[in-house]
Amino acid sequence: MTKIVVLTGAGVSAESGIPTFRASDGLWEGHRVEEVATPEGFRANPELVLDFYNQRRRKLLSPDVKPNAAHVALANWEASLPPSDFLLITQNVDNLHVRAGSKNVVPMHGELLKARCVDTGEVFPWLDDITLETPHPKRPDQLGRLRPHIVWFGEMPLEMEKIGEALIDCDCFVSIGTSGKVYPAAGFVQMTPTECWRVEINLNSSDNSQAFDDSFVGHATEQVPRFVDAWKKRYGS
Ligand code: BV8
Repeated sequence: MTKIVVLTGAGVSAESGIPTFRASDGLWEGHRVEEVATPEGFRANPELVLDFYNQRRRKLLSPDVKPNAAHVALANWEASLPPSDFLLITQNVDNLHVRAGSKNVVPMHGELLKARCVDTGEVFPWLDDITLETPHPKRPDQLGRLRPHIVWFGEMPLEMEKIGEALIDCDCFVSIGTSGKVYPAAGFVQMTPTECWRVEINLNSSDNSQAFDDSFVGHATEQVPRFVDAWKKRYGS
Protein backbone atom coordinates (compact mmCIF):
# COMPACT_ATOMS: atom_id res chain seq x y z
CA MET A 1 0.00 0.00 0.00
CA THR A 2 1.31 3.47 -0.81
CA LYS A 3 1.92 6.13 1.81
CA ILE A 4 0.62 9.55 0.82
CA VAL A 5 1.55 12.99 2.14
CA VAL A 6 -0.39 16.02 0.96
CA LEU A 7 0.74 19.63 1.60
CA THR A 8 -1.76 22.43 1.04
CA GLY A 9 -1.44 26.20 0.95
CA ALA A 10 -3.77 29.15 0.54
CA GLY A 11 -4.62 28.17 -3.05
CA VAL A 12 -6.72 25.21 -1.89
CA SER A 13 -9.04 27.58 0.02
CA ALA A 14 -9.09 30.35 -2.62
CA GLU A 15 -12.26 29.02 -4.28
CA SER A 16 -13.95 29.01 -0.88
CA GLY A 17 -13.54 32.79 -0.85
CA ILE A 18 -10.51 33.02 1.45
CA PRO A 19 -7.89 35.38 -0.07
CA THR A 20 -4.39 33.96 -0.69
CA PHE A 21 -1.34 35.72 0.74
CA ARG A 22 0.56 36.82 -2.29
CA ALA A 23 -2.16 37.45 -4.83
CA SER A 24 -1.76 41.21 -4.49
CA ASP A 25 1.45 43.24 -4.39
CA GLY A 26 2.87 41.43 -1.39
CA LEU A 27 0.41 43.13 0.89
CA TRP A 28 -1.79 40.82 2.89
CA GLU A 29 -5.28 42.25 3.10
CA GLY A 30 -3.72 45.73 3.18
CA HIS A 31 -0.98 44.93 5.69
CA ARG A 32 2.73 44.21 5.41
CA VAL A 33 3.51 40.68 6.62
CA GLU A 34 6.05 41.98 9.12
CA GLU A 35 3.34 44.08 10.80
CA VAL A 36 0.77 41.31 11.31
CA ALA A 37 2.51 37.89 11.15
CA THR A 38 5.57 38.23 13.39
CA PRO A 39 6.05 38.22 17.20
CA GLU A 40 7.75 41.60 16.83
CA GLY A 41 4.69 43.00 15.05
CA PHE A 42 2.47 41.64 17.82
CA ARG A 43 4.66 43.21 20.54
CA ALA A 44 4.77 46.54 18.69
CA ASN A 45 1.06 46.79 17.95
CA PRO A 46 -1.02 44.02 19.54
CA GLU A 47 -4.33 45.71 18.70
CA LEU A 48 -3.48 45.80 14.97
CA VAL A 49 -2.47 42.12 14.95
CA LEU A 50 -5.42 40.98 17.07
CA ASP A 51 -7.79 42.88 14.77
CA PHE A 52 -6.16 41.39 11.65
CA TYR A 53 -6.90 37.89 12.96
CA ASN A 54 -10.34 38.88 14.31
CA GLN A 55 -11.32 39.98 10.81
CA ARG A 56 -10.08 36.69 9.30
CA ARG A 57 -11.78 34.60 12.03
CA ARG A 58 -15.10 36.37 11.43
CA LYS A 59 -14.78 35.79 7.68
CA LEU A 60 -13.99 32.09 8.19
CA LEU A 61 -17.11 31.75 10.38
CA SER A 62 -19.38 33.50 7.87
CA PRO A 63 -21.99 31.20 6.23
CA ASP A 64 -20.68 31.78 2.71
CA VAL A 65 -17.24 30.29 3.49
CA LYS A 66 -17.33 26.52 3.23
CA PRO A 67 -15.18 23.63 1.97
CA ASN A 68 -14.87 23.41 -1.82
CA ALA A 69 -14.57 20.43 -4.19
CA ALA A 70 -10.81 20.22 -3.61
CA HIS A 71 -11.24 19.86 0.18
CA VAL A 72 -13.97 17.26 -0.37
CA ALA A 73 -11.93 15.27 -2.92
CA LEU A 74 -9.02 15.07 -0.45
CA ALA A 75 -11.33 13.92 2.37
CA ASN A 76 -12.93 11.23 0.17
CA TRP A 77 -9.53 10.06 -1.05
CA GLU A 78 -8.32 9.71 2.55
CA ALA A 79 -11.50 7.81 3.50
CA SER A 80 -10.76 5.22 0.79
CA LEU A 81 -7.37 4.38 2.35
CA PRO A 82 -6.06 2.81 5.57
CA PRO A 83 -5.76 5.73 8.07
CA SER A 84 -2.03 5.19 8.61
CA ASP A 85 -1.32 5.65 4.89
CA PHE A 86 -2.51 9.27 4.53
CA LEU A 87 -1.32 12.54 6.11
CA LEU A 88 -2.60 16.00 5.17
CA ILE A 89 -0.27 18.83 6.20
CA THR A 90 -1.77 22.27 5.74
CA GLN A 91 -0.12 25.69 5.92
CA ASN A 92 -3.62 27.15 6.12
CA VAL A 93 -5.13 28.22 9.41
CA ASP A 94 -8.73 27.82 8.28
CA ASN A 95 -10.67 24.70 9.31
CA LEU A 96 -11.98 23.81 5.86
CA HIS A 97 -10.11 20.48 5.52
CA VAL A 98 -11.58 19.22 8.80
CA ARG A 99 -15.03 20.55 7.90
CA ALA A 100 -14.78 18.64 4.60
CA GLY A 101 -14.17 15.43 6.56
CA SER A 102 -10.36 15.10 6.52
CA LYS A 103 -9.18 13.25 9.61
CA ASN A 104 -5.37 13.02 9.67
CA VAL A 105 -4.66 16.77 9.40
CA VAL A 106 -1.59 18.65 10.69
CA PRO A 107 -2.20 22.44 10.76
CA MET A 108 1.52 23.28 10.85
CA HIS A 109 1.00 27.08 10.95
CA GLY A 110 -1.67 26.99 13.66
CA GLU A 111 -5.44 27.44 13.66
CA LEU A 112 -7.55 30.60 13.38
CA LEU A 113 -10.27 29.09 15.63
CA LYS A 114 -7.92 28.62 18.59
CA ALA A 115 -6.39 31.09 21.09
CA ARG A 116 -3.14 30.65 23.01
CA CYS A 117 -2.19 31.92 26.48
CA VAL A 118 0.89 34.14 26.10
CA ASP A 119 2.07 33.10 29.59
CA THR A 120 1.63 29.31 29.56
CA GLY A 121 1.20 28.42 25.87
CA GLU A 122 -2.08 26.65 26.71
CA VAL A 123 -4.42 26.52 23.69
CA PHE A 124 -8.21 26.97 23.74
CA PRO A 125 -10.91 26.61 21.05
CA TRP A 126 -11.89 30.20 20.18
CA LEU A 127 -14.66 31.58 17.93
CA ASP A 128 -14.89 35.17 19.21
CA ASP A 129 -12.69 38.20 18.80
CA ILE A 130 -9.53 38.35 20.90
CA THR A 131 -8.78 41.84 22.31
CA LEU A 132 -6.61 43.30 25.06
CA GLU A 133 -9.76 43.31 27.22
CA THR A 134 -10.54 39.61 26.67
CA PRO A 135 -10.55 37.77 30.03
CA HIS A 136 -8.40 34.63 30.27
CA PRO A 137 -10.73 31.55 30.12
CA LYS A 138 -9.15 30.09 33.27
CA ARG A 139 -8.03 33.28 35.06
CA PRO A 140 -10.90 35.74 34.30
CA ASP A 141 -9.33 38.45 36.43
CA GLN A 142 -6.47 38.60 33.90
CA LEU A 143 -7.24 40.50 30.68
CA GLY A 144 -5.33 40.61 27.41
CA ARG A 145 -3.26 37.45 27.98
CA LEU A 146 -4.36 35.69 24.78
CA ARG A 147 -2.90 35.64 21.25
CA PRO A 148 -4.04 33.84 18.12
CA HIS A 149 -2.81 30.21 17.99
CA ILE A 150 -0.87 31.05 14.83
CA VAL A 151 2.75 30.30 13.89
CA TRP A 152 4.29 33.65 12.91
CA PHE A 153 7.49 34.18 10.95
CA GLY A 154 10.48 33.30 13.09
CA GLU A 155 8.42 30.84 15.15
CA MET A 156 8.74 27.05 14.89
CA PRO A 157 5.92 25.38 12.92
CA LEU A 158 3.91 22.70 14.75
CA GLU A 159 4.38 18.90 14.72
CA MET A 160 7.60 19.06 12.69
CA GLU A 161 8.77 15.64 14.00
CA LYS A 162 5.57 13.91 12.83
CA ILE A 163 5.87 15.73 9.49
CA GLY A 164 9.51 14.68 9.01
CA GLU A 165 8.75 11.03 9.77
CA ALA A 166 5.94 11.01 7.18
CA LEU A 167 7.97 12.75 4.47
CA ILE A 168 10.96 10.39 4.54
CA ASP A 169 8.65 7.36 4.23
CA CYS A 170 6.10 8.43 1.59
CA ASP A 171 5.46 7.02 -1.89
CA CYS A 172 3.43 10.00 -3.12
CA PHE A 173 3.82 13.68 -2.14
CA VAL A 174 1.23 16.14 -3.46
CA SER A 175 1.67 19.90 -3.04
CA ILE A 176 -1.55 21.84 -3.65
CA GLY A 177 -2.03 25.62 -3.95
CA THR A 178 1.19 26.88 -2.42
CA SER A 179 3.68 29.34 -3.84
CA GLY A 180 6.62 27.43 -2.33
CA LYS A 181 7.97 30.63 -0.78
CA VAL A 182 7.71 29.84 2.93
CA TYR A 183 10.05 27.44 4.72
CA PRO A 184 10.24 24.82 6.09
CA ALA A 185 7.08 23.81 4.13
CA ALA A 186 8.65 24.76 0.79
CA GLY A 187 11.50 22.34 1.49
CA PHE A 188 9.30 19.31 2.26
CA VAL A 189 9.38 18.02 -1.34
CA GLN A 190 13.19 17.70 -1.08
CA MET A 191 12.81 15.47 2.01
CA THR A 192 10.82 12.76 0.19
CA PRO A 193 12.51 9.54 -1.03
CA THR A 194 13.94 9.55 -4.56
CA GLU A 195 11.35 7.01 -5.74
CA CYS A 196 8.47 9.11 -4.37
CA TRP A 197 5.95 10.37 -6.97
CA ARG A 198 6.08 14.16 -6.45
CA VAL A 199 3.12 16.07 -7.84
CA GLU A 200 2.29 19.78 -7.82
CA ILE A 201 -1.24 21.13 -8.28
CA ASN A 202 -1.34 24.88 -8.82
CA LEU A 203 -2.86 27.62 -10.94
CA ASN A 204 0.62 28.23 -12.30
CA SER A 205 4.22 27.25 -11.52
CA SER A 206 5.62 27.96 -8.07
CA ASP A 207 9.07 28.71 -6.72
CA ASN A 208 9.88 25.03 -6.36
CA SER A 209 8.05 23.56 -9.37
CA GLN A 210 11.28 22.08 -10.70
CA ALA A 211 11.36 19.66 -7.76
CA PHE A 212 8.20 17.86 -8.89
CA ASP A 213 7.76 14.94 -11.33
CA ASP A 214 4.33 16.00 -12.58
CA SER A 215 2.18 19.12 -12.49
CA PHE A 216 -1.58 19.45 -12.70
CA VAL A 217 -2.13 23.08 -13.73
CA GLY A 218 -5.44 24.79 -13.05
CA HIS A 219 -7.96 25.44 -10.31
CA ALA A 220 -7.73 23.09 -7.33
CA THR A 221 -11.45 22.29 -7.48
CA GLU A 222 -10.89 20.81 -10.96
CA GLN A 223 -7.32 19.51 -10.69
CA VAL A 224 -7.48 17.75 -7.30
CA PRO A 225 -10.31 15.39 -8.35
CA ARG A 226 -8.50 14.89 -11.69
CA PHE A 227 -5.27 14.01 -9.87
CA VAL A 228 -7.01 11.59 -7.49
CA ASP A 229 -8.43 9.77 -10.52
CA ALA A 230 -4.91 9.61 -12.01
CA TRP A 231 -3.54 8.25 -8.71
CA LYS A 232 -6.24 5.54 -8.62
CA LYS A 233 -5.40 4.52 -12.20
CA ARG A 234 -1.71 4.36 -11.29
CA TYR A 235 -2.06 2.51 -7.96
CA GLY A 236 -5.50 0.94 -8.20
CA SER A 237 -8.34 2.35 -6.12
C1 BV8 B 1 10.80 29.08 10.86
C2 BV8 B 1 0.84 32.61 9.54
C3 BV8 B 1 12.59 28.51 12.25
C4 BV8 B 1 -0.48 32.00 9.52
C5 BV8 B 1 2.57 32.08 8.04
C6 BV8 B 1 15.31 33.10 4.16
C7 BV8 B 1 15.36 31.94 3.43
C8 BV8 B 1 14.59 30.84 3.81
C9 BV8 B 1 13.77 30.91 4.93
C10 BV8 B 1 13.73 32.06 5.63
C11 BV8 B 1 14.50 33.16 5.28
N1 BV8 B 1 14.25 34.16 6.16
C12 BV8 B 1 13.35 33.72 7.09
C13 BV8 B 1 13.05 32.46 6.77
C14 BV8 B 1 12.14 31.56 7.48
C15 BV8 B 1 10.70 31.96 7.18
C16 BV8 B 1 10.43 32.01 5.70
O1 BV8 B 1 10.28 31.00 5.05
N2 BV8 B 1 10.35 33.24 5.15
C17 BV8 B 1 10.10 33.35 3.72
C18 BV8 B 1 9.14 34.52 3.47
C19 BV8 B 1 11.43 33.54 3.01
N3 BV8 B 1 9.90 30.90 7.77
C20 BV8 B 1 9.56 30.99 9.06
O2 BV8 B 1 9.80 31.95 9.78
C21 BV8 B 1 8.86 29.76 9.64
N4 BV8 B 1 9.52 29.41 10.85
O3 BV8 B 1 11.50 29.02 9.89
O4 BV8 B 1 11.22 28.83 12.12
C22 BV8 B 1 12.89 28.38 13.66
C23 BV8 B 1 13.95 27.57 14.01
C24 BV8 B 1 14.26 27.45 15.34
C25 BV8 B 1 13.49 28.10 16.30
C26 BV8 B 1 12.42 28.90 15.94
C27 BV8 B 1 12.12 29.04 14.59
C28 BV8 B 1 7.41 30.05 9.98
C29 BV8 B 1 6.63 30.15 8.72
C30 BV8 B 1 5.15 30.34 9.08
C31 BV8 B 1 4.81 31.76 8.94
N5 BV8 B 1 3.36 31.95 9.06
N6 BV8 B 1 1.35 32.47 8.21
C32 BV8 B 1 -1.46 32.97 8.96
O5 BV8 B 1 -1.52 34.12 9.43
O6 BV8 B 1 -2.14 32.56 8.03
S1 BV8 B 1 3.11 31.77 6.49
C33 BV8 B 1 1.92 32.13 5.36
O7 BV8 B 1 2.50 31.81 4.09
C34 BV8 B 1 0.68 31.26 5.46
O8 BV8 B 1 0.74 30.30 6.48
C35 BV8 B 1 0.67 30.56 4.11
O9 BV8 B 1 0.10 29.34 4.17
C36 BV8 B 1 2.11 30.50 3.83
C37 BV8 B 1 2.53 30.11 2.47
O10 BV8 B 1 1.80 30.85 1.55
P1 BV8 B 1 0.90 30.00 0.52
O11 BV8 B 1 -0.04 29.14 1.30
O12 BV8 B 1 1.79 29.33 -0.45
O13 BV8 B 1 0.03 31.13 -0.14
P2 BV8 B 1 0.48 32.10 -1.35
O14 BV8 B 1 -0.54 33.18 -1.44
O15 BV8 B 1 1.93 32.45 -1.19
O16 BV8 B 1 0.36 31.18 -2.64
C38 BV8 B 1 -0.90 30.69 -3.05
C39 BV8 B 1 -0.64 29.72 -4.17
O17 BV8 B 1 -1.88 29.15 -4.55
C40 BV8 B 1 -0.05 30.37 -5.40
O18 BV8 B 1 1.00 29.56 -5.90
C41 BV8 B 1 -1.22 30.40 -6.40
O19 BV8 B 1 -0.76 30.22 -7.73
C42 BV8 B 1 -2.02 29.22 -5.97
N7 BV8 B 1 -3.45 29.33 -6.22
C43 BV8 B 1 -4.24 30.43 -6.06
N8 BV8 B 1 -5.52 30.10 -6.35
C44 BV8 B 1 -5.54 28.79 -6.67
C45 BV8 B 1 -4.22 28.29 -6.57
N9 BV8 B 1 -3.90 27.01 -6.84
C46 BV8 B 1 -4.91 26.20 -7.20
N10 BV8 B 1 -6.20 26.59 -7.30
C47 BV8 B 1 -6.54 27.87 -7.05
N11 BV8 B 1 -7.83 28.24 -7.17
